This record gives sequence, structure tokens and C-alpha cells, in this order.
Amino acid sequence: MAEAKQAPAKAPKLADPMEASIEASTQEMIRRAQRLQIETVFDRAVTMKPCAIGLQGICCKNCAMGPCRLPLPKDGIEGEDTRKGLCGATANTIAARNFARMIAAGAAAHSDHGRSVAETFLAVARKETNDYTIKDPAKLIQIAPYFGVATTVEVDGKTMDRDLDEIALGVAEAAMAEWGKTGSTLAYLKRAPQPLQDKWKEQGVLPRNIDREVVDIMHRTHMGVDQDFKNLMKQGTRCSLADGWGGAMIGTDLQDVMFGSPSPLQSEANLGIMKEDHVNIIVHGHEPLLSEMIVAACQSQEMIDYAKEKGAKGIQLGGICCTANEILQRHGVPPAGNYLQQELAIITGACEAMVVDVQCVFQNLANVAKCFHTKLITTHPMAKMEQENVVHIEFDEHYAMQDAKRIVKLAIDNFENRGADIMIPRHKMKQIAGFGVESIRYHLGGSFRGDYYTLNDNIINGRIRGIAGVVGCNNARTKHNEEHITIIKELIKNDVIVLTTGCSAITAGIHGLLTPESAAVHCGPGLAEVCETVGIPPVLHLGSCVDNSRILLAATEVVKAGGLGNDICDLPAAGSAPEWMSEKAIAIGQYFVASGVYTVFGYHMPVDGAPVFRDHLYKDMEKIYGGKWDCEPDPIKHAHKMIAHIDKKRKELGIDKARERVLMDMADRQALGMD
Ligand code: BF8
Repeated sequence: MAEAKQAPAKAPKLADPMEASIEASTQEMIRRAQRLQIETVFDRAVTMKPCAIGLQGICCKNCAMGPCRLPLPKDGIEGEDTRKGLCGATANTIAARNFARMIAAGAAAHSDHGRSVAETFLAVARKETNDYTIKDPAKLIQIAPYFGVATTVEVDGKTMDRDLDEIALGVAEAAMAEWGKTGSTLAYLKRAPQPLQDKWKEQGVLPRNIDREVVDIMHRTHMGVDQDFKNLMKQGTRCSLADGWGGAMIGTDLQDVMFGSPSPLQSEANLGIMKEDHVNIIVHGHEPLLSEMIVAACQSQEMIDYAKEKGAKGIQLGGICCTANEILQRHGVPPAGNYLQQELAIITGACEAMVVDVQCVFQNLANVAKCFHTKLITTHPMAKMEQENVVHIEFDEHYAMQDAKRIVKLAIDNFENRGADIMIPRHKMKQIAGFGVESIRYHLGGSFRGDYYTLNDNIINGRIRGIAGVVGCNNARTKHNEEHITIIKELIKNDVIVLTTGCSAITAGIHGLLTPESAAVHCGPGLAEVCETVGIPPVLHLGSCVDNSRILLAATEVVKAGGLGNDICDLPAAGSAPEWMSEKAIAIGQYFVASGVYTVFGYHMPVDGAPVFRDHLYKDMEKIYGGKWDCEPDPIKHAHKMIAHIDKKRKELGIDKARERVLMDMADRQALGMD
């Protein structure tokens, strides 16, 4: 019998670099990866398509009778929606259960990060570690009252400052209790504007403790429990608030107490920050407990000398993802890239070590690292990798500096193993980062009429049309960075000041939007004037994703400063996550919505297969909390939906006319006899 002819092996489909990203160094590195036959996320996004039913949120795999898939009929639904899973679960129930589970996972990720920070702070307060200290005592004193910890004592009828160590211990113990306390609700909820707190109380969504709200979702989404999409979302809301006004906010604050509150500083961003003649160490992940120590270790004379001994000119530290934002905002360490650039940092061939902890870390890093000398080091007990080339060095905060030096030394020792074929893209941009509630107060505050008076005044007089939070991930299903940049540029062109965090902030830095000079190039006349006068960029980098809590508090400060309503939902403000991909983004989106913010996601929302549930998020939420969800993949339309909302709020506040006056040119004013 003749042998069957074998069809020639098909070459795998590869990503087109120009279609995959708008960013030059990313395009260059995708090309290099393809030349070296190293597969990246961009190629996988071409060869593997997402599941259409999962994409719409209507696949239930919560029991072994399923997975039950409830596709929408091609021509839509006429009359009654009769779709059911084996148990009878409707599309609304299934989509709401899936959505709530995303919130639970996102809240768990942020809040468990917050817990690690609180545990370390407790160790500091108990003097069990010398490696961490209290760097911002003012912040400690500021937050203590929310935890019921007194900051003064009465001695002989006189009020005296209380001992800082006692305050620290009180705050640490009270903060730790937030994860499991009984009989009350979360301490930080009282930081929100009173009308918002009243709404939450009326709706019965005040979180009891952080862990309970996550467990509650896992229970009620188990087979055969909550089968009412509105009730499921009520708990989804409660859990999201336990994240934004709970675990994430505590994480941010205690990080500021231990590592210092950020203040504006200059740095750079993009893969071009790596240096050919230096030992390059990339830290990637989220919790700054280890990365803070790695920064200190890299700056130590002992390690610098050791690197020189090994033939390098020094040590270049860079970050990826939110770890990058943490060490950028406090130390000026430059980000090497955002979420979709993690593999590319290794593909330079010049990365001696990539050190990862938790969240947003690709397992494929191990496969990429195998092609080079790069040591991929996992450090967290809950985040290991199965591949054999991965080194696990478990980080213990009680021996923090010792562990950090061990890791840095490993990277330095690896310098001599670097191959000859390296390619570091030249691209990098200058940026100003490190903004926060306090620095906005400093730059845009006023001495007489309230903390955020200058900001409010400029919103009221129309120079600043409104405020937008543009945050979140990259997603390989969208063109890398394109949506972030198009939306941000469209907003600032229309005089909307942008607050940014997470990978969106790194993106803004990479594309040169985090400099004061960019205001003259990209902003409308009103925002450009304000930025030039106070010397700030039109896009303010507020940190990592847990630092979205800073946006909530900044919005609260704007409410407090007066003239723009009584609640966050009254503000001419909107939120956006243009290229979201993570469950954390859904948790963040829901706590923004429940705090009164109109929140638009790009790409898609996993609710399209359940139109009634979708309407609950896109319409009903506004009647309950003042904020609502929306989705718009087209970036220009996306920005204009946000602007339309801002204009609607300006009208409701009666300040829409002021803006028309401000944007008139001299001739218009003269025609009206105004000048
Ligand atoms: O928490 S923005 S890709 S790095 S999830 Fe992840 Fe998304 Fe980046 Fe930070 Ni946030």
C-alpha cells in the first residue's frame, strides 16, 4: 500500500506587529520574537479565538450537570426569554452569577494584597522587623480616627500627642480586624460623602467585613442558591465596596504609611529604560512589600560594587504592571512596560532576572525565559509556576532585606551568562508621576476656601470641563495602547482632566502624556491654561490599581470643597477602563458605579447574552446609586459618551453656561460687550 502523503506542516499564524500595537518598541519586539520563533501573547491572540458564549456571560459551569450554554437566538428574543440551564437557571441568573464571581475574585485579589500589607504593618507596630518603618507618620495620624484610634491623650488636663508606636499598634490591630470583624460595618465607609453612605445603608449594601462579602458571593453563586439577578448584584455591590472602600483603600494607606505617600517626581517609561551595560532586574506583579526592599537592595553600595565586580556598570531596576507603579510613585524607578509588554522585556535578551509576586503574571514568561539566560523568580507562597526553569525564593517580610539581597545577587551573578544577541528598543519617554489626594490638594488647592477650591473653581468657571478616571489593563483582544491613548487624548482635547492608574497610567507615560509640556500640545484651551499656570500634566498618575481608592477620595474632596453638588454622582465626572481584561477591573467598575460614577468599559462586557441583566447594570444602577455601567469599544465614541455625561452633570449643576463664556474668543466677547 502506498504511504499516505503527509501534508506539509502549516506555519503557525503570527500577529501583525502593526495591528497588534500602536507602540513602536512593542512592534519591534514582536518582530524580534517572531524572528527568534518565540511565541508571545500577541501570536496566541491570533491563533486562539475567544468562546462566543463565554464572551456574552451565558455559560454556567457552577455544577457538573453543565456546562450549560444559553446562546442568544440569532434574531434576538421575541416575547418571553425561555432559555434555561438544566436546573432552570435563566440567562439573567447565569450572567449575574458570573459577574458577581468576577467581583469576588477581583475584590479578593486587591483585598488579600491589602491584608499582606496590614500584616506587615502589624509586624512593624510590634517591632518584629527592622526592615520596614513608618515613613509617613502624618498619614498614620490622619487615618487613625477612622479606626477609632485616639491620636492625643489627656495628661494633667492638657491635651498631648499620643505616642506614635501606640497609635501604630492600635491602627494595625484595627485594620487587621476589618477582614473578619463582626457586629458592625467597615471603618472607611464613613470617609464617603454622607448622602452616599445613606444610599448604601438604605440599599442594605454596607459591607460587614472584607472576607465575608467575598465568601457570601461564593456561597450564593453555588448551585441552587441565589436565583434573582438583582439580589445577586446587590451582593456584588456590597463586595465591591468592601474592595474599594475597604481592602484596597487600607492597602494604599498602609503602604503610604510604611513606604511614604507619593509626591510628584520625574522618571521615564518604556522598554528603552533597560541598559545594555547594566544588570537589568525587572520586578513584576503587585505587592510593594518585596519590591520596596529590592529598590533598597539595588541602591546599596554593597550590591552596586558587586555588580561592578561582575563586569556591569551598575544595576538598572525597572517595573512591569502595578509593581512598576508602586516603585515609580515613591522612588522614581521607571516602568519598563505595561501588562502586554511583560514577555517582551525578557525577549530583549538583556533581562538578568524577572522577579514576580502575584496577579497579572503570564505563565508563558517561563517559556520565554527558557530561550534566554533570564532567571524567572517567583516569590509568593500562593503564586508558583510548574515549569522547571522557574526559581522560587519565598519572600518573608521578617527577613525582607536578606531575601531581597539574595535575589539581587542572583541577578548579578547571571550577568555573565547573557548571550550576544540582545536588543533593547531605544524608545522611552520622560514622565512626571506620583500624584495623590495630597499632591492634588497642594497643586490645585486653595488656602482660604477649602482644600480643592482651585480645582472646583476651575470646573465651575468652565476651564476644566470635568474629571475623568481612565484606568485598567491592556487586553490582547484590542490593539495594545490604542484605546487608552485615543480616549485620553480626546478627553484632554475637550478640557477634561484625567486621573489615571494601573497599566493605563504606564501607557500614558509611554506615550508622553504625563508631562506638563503635553498640555500645550494636546489640551483644549481651558485645561491647557490651568496646566500651564500650575505646572501639572493634564493626565495625573495616581498609582497602581489598588490606588483607585485615591480617585474615590479625590472625588470626595471635590464634593467637600463645595459648589459641585453634595455627592460624587453630582460631579461632572466619569470613569473608563478602555482595554480591561482582569476580574479586578470588574470589581473596580462596580465600586465606582456604586459610588455614583458613570463608568464606561471598552472591548466588551460579559453581559450581552442576558439583555435584562445588562439593562440592570446599564440603566437601573443609576436610579439606585447615581452611577451606571456602559460599554463602548470605539474609543472616540467612548470618550464622547463620557463627555456627554459630564455636560449633563454641568447642566444639572447650572454651570453649563460658564463654560460657553470661557471658551469664547476675544471677538465673541467683544461682540457681546463682555470685554
Ligand atoms: O492591577 S491594570 S493588567 S497590572 S489588573 Fe493587571 Fe490590569 Fe495592569 Fe495592576 Ni490592574
